[in-house]
Amino acid sequence: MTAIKPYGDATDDGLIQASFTLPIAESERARQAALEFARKMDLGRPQVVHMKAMGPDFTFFIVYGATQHSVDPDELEVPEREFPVLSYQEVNRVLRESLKRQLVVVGACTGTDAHTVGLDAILSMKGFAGDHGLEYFPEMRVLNLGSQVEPADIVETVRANGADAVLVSQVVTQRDAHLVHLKEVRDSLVDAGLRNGLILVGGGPRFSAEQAAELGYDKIFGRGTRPSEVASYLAYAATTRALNAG
Ligand code: B12
Repeated sequence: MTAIKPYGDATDDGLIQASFTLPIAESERARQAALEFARKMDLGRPQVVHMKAMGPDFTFFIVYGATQHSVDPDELEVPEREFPVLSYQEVNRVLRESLKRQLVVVGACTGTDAHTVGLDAILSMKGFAGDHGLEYFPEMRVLNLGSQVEPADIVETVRANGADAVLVSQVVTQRDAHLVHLKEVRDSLVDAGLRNGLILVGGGPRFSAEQAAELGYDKIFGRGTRPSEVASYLAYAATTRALNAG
């Protein structure tokens, strides 16, 4: 394949749309500032197609413009998923055969974060996007601690229940608070001597899979994750752990 460019009105015209907020009151000067900003981003023929006041001192913009850049998809290194996505029956079978008991999963939304919908999408019986959540799997016991959970409470629950896996959710962020909160949970588990052998998973819309190593997590899931992916990963990780333990 050769290099490709965004398609707007005609092939290869490079037209894209960018949205951003500037700290300036809505006005003609604000519109000109948005256009100048787009030019500095190398967008050709920029147009402000939407401008809206966000309170008295901020303005939100949507700008169209033509980029000169292109991309060749064949030249990219695309990471492959290290585990297969299994059916509901296969996940249960794999867990039953490798563990011979239920997999104990602790889930929590930590820090100041009160966004529980994402965590519930993965954990709750009703699930998400047509998939059942982890509570639906008979081979798993799920302890959903809810929102704004302190790392010390996660540690205590892991210890008291002999948990196999911890699932940490972070949705809201400012100044990378989502990264800080995930690291706090990892550090607390390390300090308590519980990290070894534990499957530590983080998730939320601001994360990407590549961040797992820097955060000290086994796996990170991002926006749009389906419960079946998480269930399959847990089955894969639990089997690998059981094999390593001999
Ligand atoms: C619903 C909502 C709320 C509800 C939350 C209710 C609840 N019980 O969860 C309420 C009204 C309480 C709320 C409050 C606030 N919110 Co709010 N909220 C949202 C909203 C509209 C939807 C979030 C959602 O439910 N998504 C649906 C779920 C299914 O998607 P998800 O969270 O991404 O989860 C998926 C994946 O990320 C992943 N995942 C998530 N967690 C985990 C964990 C694991 C282990 C795994 C494997 C996967 C995983 O799997 C899920 C399924 O695919 C978003 C905007 C948006 N459209 O996303 C704003 C948004 C997240 N909120 C935002 C803000 C700013 C706030 C407030 C600070 C507002 C305020 N000034 O008070 C407060 C903060 C409160 C607090 N202390 O946390 C901002 C965050 C911006 C930022 N910088 O991070 C957003 C993006 C809106 C915006 N554009 O400004 N909010």
